[in-house]
Amino acid sequence: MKNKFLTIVALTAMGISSIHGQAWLGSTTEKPKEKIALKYGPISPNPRTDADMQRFREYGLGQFIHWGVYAIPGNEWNGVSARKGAAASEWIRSWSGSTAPKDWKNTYDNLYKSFNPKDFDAKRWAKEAKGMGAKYVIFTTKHHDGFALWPTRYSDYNISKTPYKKDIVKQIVDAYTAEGIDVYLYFSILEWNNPNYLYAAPKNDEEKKKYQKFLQYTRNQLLELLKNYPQIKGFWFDGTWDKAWISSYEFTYQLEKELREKHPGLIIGSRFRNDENGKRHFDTNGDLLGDYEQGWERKLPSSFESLNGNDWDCVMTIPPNGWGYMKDWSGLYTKTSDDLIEMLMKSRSMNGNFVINFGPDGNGDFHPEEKKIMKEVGEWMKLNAKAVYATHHSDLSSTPYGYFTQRENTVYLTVFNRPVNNILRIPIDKKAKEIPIKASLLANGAPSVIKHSDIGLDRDKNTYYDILLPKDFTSDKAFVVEIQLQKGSANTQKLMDAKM
Ligand code: FHN
Repeated sequence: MKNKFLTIVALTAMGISSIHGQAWLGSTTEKPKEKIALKYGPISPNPRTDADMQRFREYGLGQFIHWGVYAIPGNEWNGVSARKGAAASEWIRSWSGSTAPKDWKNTYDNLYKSFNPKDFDAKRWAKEAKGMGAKYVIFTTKHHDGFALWPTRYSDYNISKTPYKKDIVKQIVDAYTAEGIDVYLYFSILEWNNPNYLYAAPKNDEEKKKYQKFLQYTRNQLLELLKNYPQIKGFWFDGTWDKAWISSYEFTYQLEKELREKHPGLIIGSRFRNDENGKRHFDTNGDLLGDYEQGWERKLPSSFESLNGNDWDCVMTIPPNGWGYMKDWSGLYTKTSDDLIEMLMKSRSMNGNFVINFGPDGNGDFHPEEKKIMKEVGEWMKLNAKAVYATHHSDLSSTPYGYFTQRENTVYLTVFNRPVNNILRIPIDKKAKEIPIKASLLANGAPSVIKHSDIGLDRDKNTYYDILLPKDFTSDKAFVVEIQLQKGSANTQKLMDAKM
């Protein structure tokens, strides 16, 4: 390990900064024994203790919306599915192989001329998101195809050049903000059809000049978004994995500084930029780049401890993959509201936010399955939001029944696996300074009996308290038991010691 870091110091000292990619520099969260001096490491303190960041931590549930011209084909064209030819529905521009329509890229690049979402109603979307219980929305201003859903001055490939003409980003920001839902703008650095975009690091003066134009264009658009939509709370960056962007770490460092100065409190995730050694999400010292870890996409952390106390959010598709509109969901396992609520509460139990993705169609309507999910999650949240919003990880030992969240001395146990004996046996460390004294069902306030259960497991580090679920209580959804903790010491009477 020492040699590896000495090599970095040597190469950096020699100004050889074209070290790229994760593999070369080890895993993302390895912490070297001594911190390496970095010029382009984290900018904001970690953890941030300001009100904006605390508000981020308390969201719990978010809505992701991927919308753009890729919604027009909806992952198919003239009845032919793109499933076998494009990696994801919002990547349909890259459709290739035997199923791809002739001259497809040209067809795709002209779709904007027919973009006219007659059913789009940002206020309705915002109300539906509110009904689902979302506290923030991440909205695609521009995906990898470069089509801007706001009338940007820096590219003609934007909403004002479509039959629809109007500023969609403004309508979303205004409508969601009016509903009390914070807005984060998704922004793709990657732009497939921008003539100045480079994948590989610029090799010569001509490429450097060209890429500088692209970097300035990116900066211009980001400053334009901050100026046009000052209500936003943050950016959700994407498409930052190509070597040209990774090699521009001086520029991206300065750009992040500038965005933060222009918009105090702005929240930026770990996917925006890398340090001078090409380390992304976590710098060479294993410290988080950005305000929250942004790598949990269609994936959840294995444990709370593995997060090292960093803030994070997980973004999740309802179909297996595919963030943009897909007309046909047949033959796919699409996540149920039970699946998504389980992921939500698993995320919350580990101090994360959980964001469900929706991909509206070319008319501005959600897929019927998406509407069903919004409704079912919303119904569950109406009964159980207290276990989700402004809660945090509980130090209680985990149980097989579900997930703990906590707020002050109230613990919420969201039960997914109801025990056959209707006894929720809660392990409490014998050294604990607080013990459970009261329990009730969150949904209806019905009290549950809670009692210390001396079951003879007195030789391990925990003692146990039993919460007796009312036998007549039935639920076809996950349910929450609210548990009050109170200062006190656990009952730790010992039986005759075992002799072995
Ligand atoms: O390539 C994108 C993909 O299209 C989608 O936007 C997801 C969700 O953020 N991000 C990238 C894939 O990881």
